[in-house]
Parts: sequence; C-alpha cells; structure tokens
Amino acid sequence: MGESYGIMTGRSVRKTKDPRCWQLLSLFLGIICLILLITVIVLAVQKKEKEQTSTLYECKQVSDQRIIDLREPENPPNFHDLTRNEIARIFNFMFAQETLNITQPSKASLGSNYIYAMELILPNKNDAFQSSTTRKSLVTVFEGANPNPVVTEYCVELKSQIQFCGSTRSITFSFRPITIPEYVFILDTVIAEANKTVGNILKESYHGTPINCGKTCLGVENVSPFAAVIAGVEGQNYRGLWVPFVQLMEPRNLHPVDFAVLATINGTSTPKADTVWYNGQLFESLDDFKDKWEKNQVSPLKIDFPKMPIHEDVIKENYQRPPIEVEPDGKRYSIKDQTVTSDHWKFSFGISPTHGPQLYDIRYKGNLIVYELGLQEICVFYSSSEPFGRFANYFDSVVMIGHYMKTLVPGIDCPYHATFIDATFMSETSNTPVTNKKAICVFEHNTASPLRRHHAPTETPSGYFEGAPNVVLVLRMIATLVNYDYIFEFIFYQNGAMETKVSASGIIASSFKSAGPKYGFQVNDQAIGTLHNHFFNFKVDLDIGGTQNSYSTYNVEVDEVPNAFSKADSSSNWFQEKIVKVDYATEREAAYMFNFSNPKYHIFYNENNLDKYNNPKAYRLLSKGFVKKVLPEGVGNEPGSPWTRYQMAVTKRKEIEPHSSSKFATYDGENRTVNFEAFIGEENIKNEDLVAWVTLGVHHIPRTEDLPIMPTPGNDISFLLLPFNYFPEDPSVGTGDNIRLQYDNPSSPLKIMAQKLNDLTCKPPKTYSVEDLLKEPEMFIDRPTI
Ligand SMILES: *[C@@H]1O[C@H](CO)[C@@H](O)[C@H](O)[C@H]1NC(C)=O
Ligand SMILES: *[C@@H]1O[C@H](CO)[C@@H](O)[C@H](O)[C@H]1NC(C)=O
Ligand SMILES: *[C@@H]1O[C@H](CO)[C@@H](O)[C@H](O)[C@H]1NC(C)=O
Ligand SMILES: *[C@@H]1O[C@H](CO)[C@@H](O)[C@H](O)[C@H]1NC(C)=O
Ligand SMILES: *[C@@H]1O[C@H](CO)[C@@H](O)[C@H](O)[C@H]1NC(C)=O
Ligand SMILES: [Cu+2]
Repeated sequence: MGESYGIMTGRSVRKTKDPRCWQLLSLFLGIICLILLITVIVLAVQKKEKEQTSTLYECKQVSDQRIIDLREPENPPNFHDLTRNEIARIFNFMFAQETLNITQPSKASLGSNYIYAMELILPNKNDAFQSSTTRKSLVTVFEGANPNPVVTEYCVELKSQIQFCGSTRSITFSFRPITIPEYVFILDTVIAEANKTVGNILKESYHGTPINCGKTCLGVENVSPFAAVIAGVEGQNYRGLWVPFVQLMEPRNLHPVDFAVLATINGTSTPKADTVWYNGQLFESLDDFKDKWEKNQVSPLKIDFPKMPIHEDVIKENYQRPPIEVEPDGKRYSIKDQTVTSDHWKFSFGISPTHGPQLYDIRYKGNLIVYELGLQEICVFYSSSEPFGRFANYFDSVVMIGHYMKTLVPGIDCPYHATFIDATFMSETSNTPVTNKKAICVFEHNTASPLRRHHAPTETPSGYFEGAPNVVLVLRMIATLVNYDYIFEFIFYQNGAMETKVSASGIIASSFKSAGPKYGFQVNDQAIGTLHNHFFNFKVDLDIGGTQNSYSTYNVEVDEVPNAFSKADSSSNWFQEKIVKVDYATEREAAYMFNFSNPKYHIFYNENNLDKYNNPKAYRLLSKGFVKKVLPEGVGNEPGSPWTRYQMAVTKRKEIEPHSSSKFATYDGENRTVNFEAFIGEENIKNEDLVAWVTLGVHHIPRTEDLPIMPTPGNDISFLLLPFNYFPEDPSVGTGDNIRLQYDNPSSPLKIMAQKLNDLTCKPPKTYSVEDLLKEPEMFIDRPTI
C-alpha cells in the first residue's frame, strides 16, 4: 500500500509543468489558508476556556502533616498480616523440609502433601506491644500422601533463621475444608458420570447437557457439605457433598432443575457418585435412576432452557451523575504499616485468611478501647424439601473468608476519594504470594447529618446555636462468598463511639419451585427463594481503663413507690422505672440471651477506674442485630456454631481460645476442633481480661425484589461500642468541625465561631476510577471461555 502511493505522488509532481495546473493549485492553496484560519480560531477559543478552568487547582490529596504509605514494611509490626516476603520465606522453608514431601500447588492432589493455608499467629497479649516479639505463622498442610492421611498444623517462627516453633497439631483428614483440587475433582467426576449414565435423560428434561453444551449447558452451583454426623457414618473418614445441577444462565442460582447427586469421598479415594435426587424422587445411584427411568418408574420433569437476561445499559438522555465527596484540605488521616491514624482514632487492621476482617489496638485519643475486634465465622443455614437445599448449612470459613476479599469498585463499593489498599495472602493454588488488589478501603465520610446540634435562641448570657456534622472514618472490605456478598465496615465516630456493621447483597439461593410454599415464595418461573438465616460472630476483646475489666448490666425495671402526695383516702402507688445494676461473676452467668421483657444496658469497665462522681468509667455494647436462633440445641449442624445460641457471651480472655470457630467446622461434627460452648464455664469474670463474643443475625425470607441482585436496605446489622461515663463530657465538643453562633454582648453582631468556612477553591483530585479496572481486566473478571 505505502509503495504504490509513493509512485502516484511522484507522477503528480511531474504534471505541475502543465499551465492549467497553476489555477488549480492557487484554488487549492486558498482552501488550505481558510482551513488554517478556522483552526487557529478554534484553538484560541479552546485555550481561553482551558485557562478559565485551570485557575481552579486540584485539592491536595494528603495534607502535609499526614502520610499515606501503602508499601509493605521490611520489618512488619506485630499485628501486620504476613507480607509477601514472609510468605515467600515460609514457602522456601516448607519446600526445603524433605521429610514433609510437599508438592507444588500445580501438582497438588488429594493423595499428595500440600500447603493449604498460612496465617499470622498473633503474639501473646503480654508480648504484643514489644518490638522484639518474634512473628509466627500457622501453616496448614494436607498430608494425603501419608499412610494415614492427616491435616497437620505447623508453627513457623519468622526469626532471621526461620524455624519450627512449638508442637504440631493433627486434625482428622476428613475434617479438612473443601479445597480447590478436591472440589474440581468432585465436580469433574460427578458431571462426567452423570453425562455418561443419564446424559440423555438430562437433555430430555432440561434441554441442556453438561459437556460439549454450546449455549445450553448444565452445571452445578451451591454445593452442600454433607458431614459424617448428618450421614450417620461417624468414625469412617466419610465426607459427602451434595452437588445440585442448574441450567447455566445468569443468575445460575435461580435456575435449579431439581436434580442432584451426592458425591462421597473416603480418605483419599476417588469421589463416588452416591445417592441421586430427581424431581422429588430419591435413587440409590445414577444406574438405579437410569433403570427406573427406562422402566417408566420416574415421573419426568420438563424445564425449558432459560432465556438470556436483558441488561438495560442504554444511556438515558439528560442523565445526571450522583453527588461525590471532596476533601477540600486533603486527607485527614494517615496510613502506614496497616495502621490508620486520625485526629481522634488510631487502629491497626488486617485480614485473617480464615476469619476475614480483623482490627487491633483500637484507641480513641490515645485511650485503648479494644485490643482485638474480628470476625470469627459466618453461618447460613437453609431450609428446603430437597436434600441439597435442606443440608445447605454453611460455615463460611470452609472456603477461607479472607481470600474472598476482592477488588473494590470506586463509586460503588467505596467512594472515589477513598484510599484503596491491597491484601496479600498465601493461596493453595499458587507457590508465590497472591495479592488481591485494592481489597480494603479507608475513607472519611460526611454523613450530612448532625453529630449533635442545639438551637437555644433565649439562652443566657447569649442565645446560641451549636452543632457539628457527623463525619466518620470508615474501614471497609467486601467478601463475595459464592452467591452472597458481605460488606463489612468499621465506622469510627468523632465522639468516641465505634460501630461494626455488616450488610448483605448478592444473589439469593433457591430450590426448584415444587419445594414451596413452606420454605419460600416463588420468585421466578423456576425457583423459590429458600428461607434461611445469616449469623455472624465477632470477637471483641475490650480493654476499658486497662485489661482488668468487669461486666454488668444496668437493667430497667418497674419501680412501684407509695404516692405520698395523693390526697385520695385509700393510699395509691406511683409507677415509674428504676435502674438495677446486675453484676456477673462467671462466664455461665454472662451468657446472654435477649429477652424483650428485660431491657438492659451491657457495660464493661474497670472497677478501680471511677470518674469524679464515682461512676465506673465504662463502655456500653449496643447491638442492632440481635436475633433469635430458632433451631433447637444439639440437633443436626447446630452444635457446630454454639455461638448462635447467645446474642453475646462474655468470657475470660485465654490465649488458648483465640477464635470461636475454625475452618474445620463444616466436617468436624464427630470431634469439634473448636467447641465454643466449652469457652463458657464457671470461670470468674470479675476484674479479669474479658472478651465479648457478639452474634449478629437476620432471618431471611426472600422476596421477588431480592432479584436480580439483593439490595442492602434492611439487610444491614451492627453493634456499637459507646462511651458510658468514660469521658467527663462528649469528647468531641470543641474540636475542628464544630460551629457555634452567638452574640458577644448585647450590641455586637451575631458571631460565627468556626475553624474555616470559605467556599471550595479547588477541584477534586484525580482518583482511582472504574476505568482503572480495565488496566488489568483479568485480575478483576475472568475472560469468558465460550
Ligand atoms: C511424596 O508424595 C508423592 C505424592 O505427591 C508420593 O507419590 C510419594 O510416594 C511421596 N514420597 C514419599 C517418600 O513419601
Ligand atoms: C456425554 O458427553 C459427550 C460429549 O459431549 C457426548 O458425546 C455424549 O453423547 C454425552 N452423553 C453420553 C450418554 O455419553
Ligand atoms: C472407608 O474406608 C475404610 C477403609 O477402607 C472403611 O473401613 C470404611 O468403612 C469406609 N467408609 C465408608 C463410609 O465407606
Ligand atoms: C423473659 O423474661 C421474663 C421476665 O423476667 C420471664 O418471665 C420469661 O420467662 C423470660 N423469657 C425467656 C424465654 O427466658
Ligand atoms: C478428638 O480430637 C482430639 C485432638 O483434637 C484427640 O486428642 C481426641 O482423641 C479426639 N477424640 C476422638 C474421639 O477421636
Ligand atoms: Cu439471605
């Protein structure tokens, strides 16, 4: 192309010798001049416009006295998550142990030894604030290559010379969480066997196939673990998994087909397709199902293949963008080494691979309030008439909650002006550390409502108005655990209160419509949204005025007193309310079940730390998410989460009780790895280091408006820690954002007392944007394979 074009220009140069060409050339030059003139005018106008906008400079990202440093430290402080460098060192160390025979992740199988997880072991509380404390990691290894397969947990000490520390712990092999190699193995086996044995029946029933299926595929979704205690085969290395089939069309959770296969695994053996469920009928095996089908002993189910959902992504005319927040003087907090510092608050944060979000060393104006505040477990128990819906009792740590804290989308998940922070962890599928980009966000947010305000026009000596906006500091992360998305946030208020909040979004799970109406309402052509609950357990290690704490309640009760002021003949009584302080001496006494008849405040304090009026300087724990666990105690999977029995339990803090649940909780019903009920004993809890275990929950009866993606309003629950006689007055009074209007004297004008009120003189700086996600698209969403 380029070459032939060159030859043509050569020819036209020779032709200019022709006189007629001069006329053409001058016309041509005239046109060029005109075009140039227009260009000059347009550029001049544009330049002028640009000059006008550029007078508004960009607001400072970070003010001079703050630091945002998101680099991994060389010498991580005690609460810092394992760094890339530390994870790499542990890998090298473990691979170098020849006797352990550890396989590379790419070659891992059920019958090999491979590393499942690495987790920071927190220092003993006594050593936590010493810089010389050695960092330690718990390394969980699945040892399927051993003659007697077992899960072993090793303690590794990250000294300059890395080494093992303490003794190892062995856990029964069949209690292990579901791993990716195992999961893939089971699904491949079940899908292949189903296709081979009953492929024709599936095609006839559901107009789709599991293999080579083009646009009409059958697949699986929302598998349900089936533990030995539920199957009634304890002590035999048994592990079951109900594998329900669905038509693969968005959202697949809502296209169930009432066909499921129970896969079982004994030790490290190949998974076996066991019991089969089809259209309300149970069969011993795939062959049994096929036999009975051929003998016309099965009532067939016919389901059309669902149509592609239509996404309305048309841009509306006159669309107006929603408001955004601006930080006119830059960020008012610092972040370094996973520690956030603001004018009021200081705390460290991290992500436990097993348990999810964790906060440490939470201080308000230097006062330690909480030593450790972390999610422990999420439980979701479904109900249904079919086996996979009914046995869907999830203990979410089975998939490692922390690993599913993924990239946050600016403008949706967190505001544009937030600071986005990466999370690093070890993954069973990689022999190098894995980083989830921008998985945590921190931001200050103006809630646009008063933190406090009062209008006193007739006050003495001067009428006044005083108030402050409710500006909060937020740390947020979101875990997508199969179908549900849980938004975890920690909200720090300027007045010394802090809130721990979780909201649910995502896609509801379903059963085929024949399971209704007892277990749910039909929400689309094929499915009922099945009844379930969501329970969350948090560890709150409070240190109020030191570690020596006591727990009391201020109960509100009826007070009946004689009415000495009545002139009636027969004496009458007056009814009002009174405060009755109740102290709790033991853990068992303090295991709390909410009772509407007994309103009370839950108070934590140090008995020797009184204010000048002799009130205990306390913090109050207020829950906005107490919920009744309906299932009876001791049945089915209920004993796996005894923490759902109590809305709050207060125990004496023990290093040997670091967590209320474990990643083994799904399958360890035969012999619990962690039994929370045993935390609650006759131990004294007066003047001791205390931990409050707080359970939040909701009952969820799905409705059509939970489709296509469940909205968050009404699905948010939280608990607050509130200062209670801890400070002499609201400790945020008089600080920065306060405004007071008053007269100085009878003749002076109304005066404004405020730090800075001038208008915005800068434009918001460039922030992380949705477009930035396109730079590494596959980190964010896998490419489609078909
Ligand atoms: C090491 O593990 C592999 C499986 O990953 C196994 O085939 C081999 O026998 C094991 N070697 C020893 C010495 O146990
Ligand atoms: C199973 O899948 C293969 C691949 O698509 C297909 O050829 C076969 O017909 C299917 N059904 C059976 C019964 O094997
Ligand atoms: C698993 O295998 C072991 C040893 O072969 C056997 O004793 C046990 O009964 C099996 N368990 C089940 C549930 O089949
Ligand atoms: C709730 O408290 C009331 C009043 O103390 C008591 O009568 C009732 O039995 C309690 N309910 C439960 C479920 O404990
Ligand atoms: C239960 O597990 C513990 C260790 O976690 C072990 O010492 C004990 O023997 C086990 N009990 C049974 C009945 O298997
Ligand atoms: Cu739900």
